[in-house]
Amino acid sequence: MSAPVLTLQSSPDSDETTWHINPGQASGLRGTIQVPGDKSISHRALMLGAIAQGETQIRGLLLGEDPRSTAACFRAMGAEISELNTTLVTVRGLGLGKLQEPNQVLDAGNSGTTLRLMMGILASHPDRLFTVTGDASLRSRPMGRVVTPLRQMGAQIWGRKGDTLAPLAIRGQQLQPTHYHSPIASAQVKSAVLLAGLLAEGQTTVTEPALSRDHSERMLRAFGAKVTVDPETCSATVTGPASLFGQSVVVPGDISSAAFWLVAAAIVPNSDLLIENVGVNPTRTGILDILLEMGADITLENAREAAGEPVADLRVRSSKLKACTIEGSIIPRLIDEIPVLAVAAIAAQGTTLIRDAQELRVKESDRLAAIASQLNRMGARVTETADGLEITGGGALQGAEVDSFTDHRIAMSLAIAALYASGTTTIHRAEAAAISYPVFADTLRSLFS
Ligand code: SPQ
Repeated sequence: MSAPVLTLQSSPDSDETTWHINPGQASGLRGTIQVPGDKSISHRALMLGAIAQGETQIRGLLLGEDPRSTAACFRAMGAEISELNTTLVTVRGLGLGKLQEPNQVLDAGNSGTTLRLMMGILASHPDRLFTVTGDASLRSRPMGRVVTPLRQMGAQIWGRKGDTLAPLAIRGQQLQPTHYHSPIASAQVKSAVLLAGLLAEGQTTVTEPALSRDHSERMLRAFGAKVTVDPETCSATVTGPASLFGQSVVVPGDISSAAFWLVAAAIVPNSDLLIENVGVNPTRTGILDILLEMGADITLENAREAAGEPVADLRVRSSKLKACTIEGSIIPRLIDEIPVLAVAAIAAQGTTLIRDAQELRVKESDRLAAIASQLNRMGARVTETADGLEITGGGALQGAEVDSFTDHRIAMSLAIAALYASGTTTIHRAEAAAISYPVFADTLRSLFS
């Protein structure tokens, strides 16, 4: 029997896990897989369920650490959320404006989505005080981007570093509607303002420089809110006061998780992989557009709609890739896939340029610095720029000792680079993958067994 491609090593004195990956003589990635539920949609289903009247049923929820943080926060404010599983989660909502003041700090863990969207909801609860925080990574991520528009609506918020860093305290208010022109394309900023606008009397609009993911707009509408969008001006409007009613939500597979296998199967010779039931919302499919432009062999099969979100099966076969330039309005449509796209660029002929991606510096890690430094340890030629990366492709990679920087997307992107490298790659702090993809290592092993 050939040696396993991936072995795990857990540290006896910490929560750390190390992955050792050696593709050895393994042939390509072949078979049919499914990826866990979409993280963005899972958060929103739990949150809207908690603030809607009646029962929400969620099928296909992501069982990652981030949705667990969301569930814990809303349970602490009185929402009844059943035990989390992928089959059926029920949420008994309290109704808009009815969350209880918690007698504990609300801890969003590693999850920017939990913290920022929740702030929008909490700001509209008059006479209640909420304290919110997160782990070391989240406490260093910018919250001023949400504080500014919420204050414009009348919210009272205090925090560290001029009220821009968690822990933050929020005293809820009767909010006023606003038209907020966001300087950044961010679904979290947009969603926080729209959620705050649910109880403000009149129209609350967010305009952004480029269109970010629209899961909140879709789901708010499905729950009964009046939401309009103008794609021309990248604007979304909610009319308050709204009423939300519990719904049945079917969470599709996460395209951000599928992205790892799309890149792996594209660059590892002799691959032919079918990834079933992947969400293909057009605000998320920049990864498909770019991989196709690079020459990847990807086809969409069985396209359909599930609970207001487009879904398809994705077939990917290995092919020769060529370099490309990734910049401008496509960036928000693939923002979380840039680390793994950097791995695809290593296998591509020519120099790939990634620009306008400075937002990556304020994610769970500085993702530009993290991916460039770790891929270079494996022999890649990646240069960091202020807002992106320059990647000279066509070279080989050698296994090396690398680190996730406790960032789930860096851990898994390095695992895909390891499949393309010769020798063994050791990835430290790989447990971070559980934030969005707890069964990533199992799927990797299953593809080579
Ligand atoms: O939730 P969090 O920690 O911010 O997660 C990330 C990720 O890689 O999983 C970003 F680090 O995804 C964000 C994404 O980058 C999830 C998200 C959403 O669900 O609304 C929107 C994007 O962030 P932003 O800042 O562009 O709005």
